[in-house]
Amino acid sequence: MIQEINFDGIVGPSHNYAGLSPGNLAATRNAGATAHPRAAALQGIAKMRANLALGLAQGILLPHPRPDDAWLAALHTDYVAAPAHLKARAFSASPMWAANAATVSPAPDTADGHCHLTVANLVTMPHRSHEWPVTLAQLRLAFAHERFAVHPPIPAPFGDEGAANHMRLCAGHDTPGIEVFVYGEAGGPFPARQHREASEAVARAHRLSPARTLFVQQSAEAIAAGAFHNDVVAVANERILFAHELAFADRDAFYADLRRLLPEVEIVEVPAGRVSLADAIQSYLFNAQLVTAASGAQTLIVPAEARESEPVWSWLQDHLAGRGPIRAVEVVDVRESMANGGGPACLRLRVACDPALVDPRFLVDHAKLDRIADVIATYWPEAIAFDAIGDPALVAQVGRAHDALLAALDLVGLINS
Ligand code: SUG
Repeated sequence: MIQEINFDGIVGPSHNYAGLSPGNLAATRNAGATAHPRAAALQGIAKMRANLALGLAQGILLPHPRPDDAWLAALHTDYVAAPAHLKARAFSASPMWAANAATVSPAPDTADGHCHLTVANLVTMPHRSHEWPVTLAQLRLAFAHERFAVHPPIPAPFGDEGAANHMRLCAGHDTPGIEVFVYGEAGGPFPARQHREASEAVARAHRLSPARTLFVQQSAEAIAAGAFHNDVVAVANERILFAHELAFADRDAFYADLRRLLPEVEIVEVPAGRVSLADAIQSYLFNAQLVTAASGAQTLIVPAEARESEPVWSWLQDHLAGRGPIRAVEVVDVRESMANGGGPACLRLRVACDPALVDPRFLVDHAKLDRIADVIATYWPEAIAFDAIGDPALVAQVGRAHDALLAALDLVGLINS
């Protein structure tokens, strides 16, 4: 049976704050701070447990080997000789933000009835541009069943950042959906990471019906305010679109198209007069997971920062009191990831499919999460100061931690590029 599975990126042992993403205000603000990889990864495990408690199926994607020696070799250097900026870019734990791993089109939407996945090229940010080979290797393993089609990345220079700029609206996960690709136009103070050409190529690869596919421009104002991905200002689940008033360049045209294609759509828009773009981005209200709990309740999983923002929290309370489409709010603590601009939605890749078709090594229950948490508690560095990034002892510790996790999950040797 087709159902929602969230594959969370496990926070890798090299998690640090190097300020590598211009336009991502949290990451820039925290550049140079000391990170806490062990706490970060355990926060991610707790978030997965909260999803399980809602009755959702849960999966994982693994941290990548860091530093990325293959990438450094392709740049004709190595970790000892590389200049500091390449060291940091080779050491980033950024694959934890699984919403940027791939774009997913579930089987009911595609002409051949396969569930299609295209790995994101992430070409805009150098530290993320070398993620795709190991991500692709994992996707090919997790989704090896013949009912899936896993595609290589769209070629550069067309930037593709995966599911973070893609939404699917549908009557139910197992019925044909409307797929919405959100792209940015260059010209503002920050890069527009998702290019329309890339989105169009992904839609072709996935054999989507053009009549049920929308390409929607992100507002330049949102990008300039720090919405480096659409999932910082909008999220969708089944019939519900939850978005900030200023998320899209032409919201009236977008909403009209959506209502025409999916008459039962419910658009929950937060007016800028209640929550400013700045407050939305600071609190990550929209970088929430909007899920259908086993109880049937549309549930919004928000970061703790949303509860700490007065305008955001009071809007949520009013929505719940008014019996709006979102019926419950769950709060999770993912502060270590948030400090790098990654909220609950960034940490997961959502795949609507039959869990029986997925390689079970990529699915988790509480017992497996216990085992993963043990490895994290034993091997993950407690802290990484910015100036420790090149330290050989730290590099060795990160390598041991990675090896221990793969061994615990029976994946040794299987996910290298
Ligand atoms: O690409 N941060 C990530 C955050 C990604 C969030 N994902 C979604 N919105 N779906 C990024 O900007 C910071 C890394 C550093 O600066 O060290 C970073 O890559």
